[in-house]
Amino acid sequence: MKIKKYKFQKHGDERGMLVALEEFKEIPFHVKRIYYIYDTLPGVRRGFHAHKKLKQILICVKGSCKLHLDDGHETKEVVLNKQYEGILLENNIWREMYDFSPDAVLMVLASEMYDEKDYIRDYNDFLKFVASEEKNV
Ligand code: T46
Repeated sequence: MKIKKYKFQKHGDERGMLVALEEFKEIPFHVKRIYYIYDTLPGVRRGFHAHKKLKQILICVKGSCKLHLDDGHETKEVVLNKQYEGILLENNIWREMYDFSPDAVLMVLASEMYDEKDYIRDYNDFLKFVASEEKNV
């Protein structure tokens, strides 16, 4: 599965902690967009889509949440619960986000501007897209 977990360097002292992220250093792409998800309601599940091209790094900068990831061949459940950890999701990965703690803030660094045409929102279309991409390799 085209995912990678990161443990970012923590700069800590008696005042507290700081994590710095720089393009092409900690973040392996040009960051064109940042968004964050917060105030999620109990039991909520979001996502339910894949991206044709977009790469993203997800960091739960407060609280915790879980990710259900699926590349059309295997699935993985990932817990995000540390401010200094992130996960890179390459394109073609079906994602669902769930089990948000009430205080969760999920920050996402994205390689592209928002483009609804990049979304695959139907699971069967996702499987067809994965199969067609693999044929073209
Ligand atoms: C993803 C997961 C992790 C915008 O206007 N601009 C944006 O950059 C984004 C991301 C969303 N929106 C609007 C579109 C919808 O009206 O915000 C609304 C909620 O977006 P969506 O339903 O796509 O949110 P999630 O939580 O299902 O998915 C989001 C990202 O869209 C997606 O790329 O990978 O978070």
